[in-house]
Amino acid sequence: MNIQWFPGHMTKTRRLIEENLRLVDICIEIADARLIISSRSPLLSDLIKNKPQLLIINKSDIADDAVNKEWMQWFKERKQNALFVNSRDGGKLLNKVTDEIHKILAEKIKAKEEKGIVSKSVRAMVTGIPNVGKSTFINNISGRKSAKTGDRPGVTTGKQWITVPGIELLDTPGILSPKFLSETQGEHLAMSGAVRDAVFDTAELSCILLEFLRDNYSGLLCTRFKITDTADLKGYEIMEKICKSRGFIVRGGDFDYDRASAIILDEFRSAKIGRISLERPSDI
Ligand SMILES: Nc1nc2c(ncn2[C@@H]2O[C@H](COP(=O)(O)OP(=O)(O)OP(=O)(O)O)[C@@H](O)[C@H]2O)c(=O)[nH]1
Ligand SMILES: [Mg+2]
Repeated sequence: MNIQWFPGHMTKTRRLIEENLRLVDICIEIADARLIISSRSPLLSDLIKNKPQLLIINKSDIADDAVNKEWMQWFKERKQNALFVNSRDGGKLLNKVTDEIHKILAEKIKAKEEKGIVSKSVRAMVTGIPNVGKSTFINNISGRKSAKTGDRPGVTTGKQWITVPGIELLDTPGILSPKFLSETQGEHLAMSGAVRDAVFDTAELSCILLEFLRDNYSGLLCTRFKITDTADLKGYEIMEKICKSRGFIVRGGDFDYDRASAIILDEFRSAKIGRISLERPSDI
């Protein structure tokens, strides 16, 4: 599947991140719990590599809980800090996040204080792929709807500082790598909603997703779409079953593949099918 997804404005975002790096003490990288491998952009890792970092694994509420636990163990074994969160949860993340930041920056803050420099707040840049929840995370921390959010990629288009007592957060537009590491990773990014639907074939992508669900979450797939016996079916055959079950038939009796594709992707993204993870540690 050929996905052309590095729009011109990402060059602008890349510059924005580079230019603002010197203003911040720490980078908060937001990744998606359902695709922890693919949602960590190599371009971004490269840009922020010399800064202290906090990794936030967002949308953990809609990822498979068993897979979340596998990942937590994976990070623990590598002594890497990763905070699993649900940014849409009413309970505020502010304390958790400031505690982590102070742990990471403890030595730097101490060294500054010894020189007599006491700063009132820490500055953090929030980065990640499009639609991963950067702005939602910032709103959760600040307790206000300061940053614009939306269920599509490219909602944030410029930088915005949001100040909370003790922490200044810089919201940035989403960024992807110009090249993706594998076709599967590209597909996972597209499934998650990090890439505009207009740049790939939604029917093809939905069929790939259906085959993944057939192999890994057949119970959830069958229950959601009220279908049975998917084990030996190809993606498009499962889609036809869904068309029948949901009544997606166009005039003349043909299946409405376009409508089914859009709905399958939408119901995956909004977790209506259930809590699903596309990637687990054994995929590395
Ligand atoms: N279930 C769930 N949904 C989330 C979470 N965080 C964000 N969302 C949803 O994900 C979508 C994208 O959120 P945004 O905060 O706009 O994402 P963004 O990273 O700022 O996106 P861009 O600015 O377009 O790059 C919205 O529909 C949010 O409600 C989360 O932790 N769990
Ligand atoms: Mg945003």
